[in-house]
Amino acid sequence: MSEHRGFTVWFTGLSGAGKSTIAEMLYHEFQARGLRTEILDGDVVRQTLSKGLGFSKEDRDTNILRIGFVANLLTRNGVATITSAISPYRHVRNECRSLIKDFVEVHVHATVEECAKRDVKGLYEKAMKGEIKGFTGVDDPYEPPSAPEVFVDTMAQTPDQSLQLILDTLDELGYIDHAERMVHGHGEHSGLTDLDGKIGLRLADDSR
Ligand code: ADX
Repeated sequence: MSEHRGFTVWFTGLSGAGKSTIAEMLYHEFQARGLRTEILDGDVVRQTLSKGLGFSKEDRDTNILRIGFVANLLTRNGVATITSAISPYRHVRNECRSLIKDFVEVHVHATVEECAKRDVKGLYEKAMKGEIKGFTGVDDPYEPPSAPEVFVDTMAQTPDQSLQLILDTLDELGYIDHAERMVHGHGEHSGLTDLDGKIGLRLADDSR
């Protein structure tokens, strides 16, 4: 049977660290490999599955456990599942790990100072002025994973480089096979094949 084993790539990191960007790239990469894939993005989940929840520890835990619950259903049905919520608390992430088992934790790191400088949504400025209370990294905790399967540093790496690290780890863990990389030469991220000689199929993007 060529049915793929499901797994969850669990992103964690501060708001603005780059979780959603890399998650989206990973999603397209999985699609290009012909995997069934879904993203549970923090911002989307908070408008749907977790609508009405706030940012107290209790509400965050509820949010993360819901994401973990759905991720588990998908994973056990062979889906390459991606989650990208801050998920600031180690014990809840570990609860999801125990439930899902095929769980690949990716810590997307950027310092609070860097995220505040990027301030894509303008929320850090508000948090620093005290207009938003309990903002992760400002006046609410973020507990970094102690042993994530992958650590990416978005201050030092390009998104393509971070993506490549994740793919290498998934390959090492046996969840994907670099040799299966399908030819999609004009994909946005075809440049990633330059970074690692392990991908044998150099794509014909000179056809552009
Ligand atoms: S989590 O803590 O429950 O994992 P989640 O990823 O769903 O958080 O939502 C985080 C997003 O909500 C942030 O990217 C930001 O846009 C928004 N947000 C609003 N208030 C807060 C807050 N107090 N702390 C963190 N993020 C917040």
